[in-house]
Amino acid sequence: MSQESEYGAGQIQVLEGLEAVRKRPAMYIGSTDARGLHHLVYEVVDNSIDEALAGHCDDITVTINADDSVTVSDDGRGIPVDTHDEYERPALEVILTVLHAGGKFDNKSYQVSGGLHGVGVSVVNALSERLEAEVKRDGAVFRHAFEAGEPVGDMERARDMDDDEETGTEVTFWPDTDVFETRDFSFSTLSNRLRELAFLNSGVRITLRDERQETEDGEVIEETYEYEGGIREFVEYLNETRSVMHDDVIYFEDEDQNIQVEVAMQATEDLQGSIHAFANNINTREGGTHLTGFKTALTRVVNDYGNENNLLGDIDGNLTGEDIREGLTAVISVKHPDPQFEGQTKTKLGNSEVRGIVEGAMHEQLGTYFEEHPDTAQAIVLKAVEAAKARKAAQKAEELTRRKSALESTSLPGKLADCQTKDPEEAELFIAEGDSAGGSAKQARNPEFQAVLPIKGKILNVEKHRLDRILENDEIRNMITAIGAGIGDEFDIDDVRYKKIIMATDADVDGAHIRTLMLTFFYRHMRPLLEGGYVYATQPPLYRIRYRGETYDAMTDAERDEIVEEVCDGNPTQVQRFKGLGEMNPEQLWETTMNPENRILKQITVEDAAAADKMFSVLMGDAVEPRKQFIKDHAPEAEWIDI
Ligand code: 0RA
Repeated sequence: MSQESEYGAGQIQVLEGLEAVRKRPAMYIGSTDARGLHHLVYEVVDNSIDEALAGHCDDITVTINADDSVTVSDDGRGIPVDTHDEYERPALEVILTVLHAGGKFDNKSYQVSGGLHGVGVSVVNALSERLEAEVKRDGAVFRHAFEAGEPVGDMERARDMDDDEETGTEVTFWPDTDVFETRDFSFSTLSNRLRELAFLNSGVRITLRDERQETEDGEVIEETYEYEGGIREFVEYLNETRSVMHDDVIYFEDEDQNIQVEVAMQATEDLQGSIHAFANNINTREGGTHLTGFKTALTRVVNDYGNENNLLGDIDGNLTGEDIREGLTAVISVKHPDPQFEGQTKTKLGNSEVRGIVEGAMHEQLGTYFEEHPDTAQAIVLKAVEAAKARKAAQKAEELTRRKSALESTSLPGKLADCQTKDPEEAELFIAEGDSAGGSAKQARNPEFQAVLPIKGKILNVEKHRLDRILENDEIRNMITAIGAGIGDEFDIDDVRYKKIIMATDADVDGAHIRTLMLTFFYRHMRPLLEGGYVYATQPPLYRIRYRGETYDAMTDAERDEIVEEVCDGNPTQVQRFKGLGEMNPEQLWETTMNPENRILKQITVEDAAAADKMFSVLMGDAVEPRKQFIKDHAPEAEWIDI
């Protein structure tokens, strides 16, 4: 490469761009923790999905390699390799080194990727210690490698292709350990997202391989997702363990102003609704205009049908949207040429024209569906009538429970040992399992900022009861009043009294069960708490080892062995096993579990709402077989508790 091209104006612009990305990675991919790490994969896959949506690719493979790199390959047209006019470099190099260059190479009517962080594959390149691209097109195989985003030499034409060889792109990247806190890709995280992408883009086949470890029979772990039925199959998947009220999934699609709309829905006997809205394949968790249009039309069509057929006699007035959505599973997917993402996490669709398009399509097509399927329509209306009756009973109970302002501290539960600070930013609430752990925690805590609420072992399984019953439960009411922010639709995250809500449960199966019960409650009735990252679990050590006046805590058997081996030189030592929090004396509890200096807390987040939803309905619902299977599949890695 000549000096001239190496330091040309284009090249300097490239280096400045890469430097900006490496300096502030979070601005481009959200964070540098595990979430950001997985984002790198999605960024590359999005490009392949675009290629698929343009009709040029139907096979995408994601491989987690043994050395923790990831390879994404597709059978699309291949990233162009011809010389780019402005940069006078191969297009492949430009796409991989210039911010936001990707989209400018094609006159695709629009790209579907590029929603949430949608920053382009050059950002992945900048944040990888190495990236290798291989492109098959124009009769040859081309290769180019990069380090920290900068080209290593020039693009090379590696060999000519056989005539029958397919075109495609293969990108392998090694995330930069100077940038990321971890390079530990999670199979289940990737599989949830790739499965979701396969549902949202029917016909695309996505394979996920994990070459880091083999199964017992010496095989590589591999899953393939391909759904001809698209979001119809997504709804069936979500309802796998629910009792459905009608066999067919109701499905519509429409296209208007170049905006594609798809809706799939099916009513179930569940108490929880499960509605997931996507825009350009992004899970719009904060909702937006597509969801509003859906809800408005649904409420209107169901009430119209109920009124016309005299089905609403038992309630006075109309059904609310919430009544109607009880137990409804739905997926709404729109693809928009220019999506506007708003909201705190940029997951709220803002385009105002979408509302009317979704509402109009739903109104017309659901109306017709109801006329043609009166049994289904009637079942949906009668279920909503039941929900309306329960809602009215719950309203009465709820008014007694809700804590209106932080001043009414007299209404705090008697069992709560509150902290002195009233600043939620500093305040922590330990929800401790059992009276003995609760008692120890009350003695152990730092009362300035740590509150303790003991709860009786197994709290109510909220997955199986409506709000009126849930609110009759003392443990649940205590949690609601202590947290102080209401419940359900009335929940207001700004009113929480503690920004750390810490589940203090034992490190055994019972503890895991109680944690899951609490999480189910938070997930169903205080979801913003989880979304805001306010929920934590303690991770108390299993062993305490004393040697020559020092104490060492071990979280696992392996850690205990390591300490005995390395610190104590294999000498006989005093090893204490903690069976439960209740068995620690207050001093030990403080040292191991409560003292912010030493303790290990695990933050619980809802990465993937659809996966969490399914997990809770499987774990906490009625069907026994799927639950056993689910626990069998997930318990070994203890991943199921991680939502
Ligand atoms: C720009 C233009 C064209 C294809 C692509 C980008 C492309 C990018 C990626 C990234 C991963 N896989 C990909 N496949 C294709 C089209 C160029 C043409 O007209 O052939």
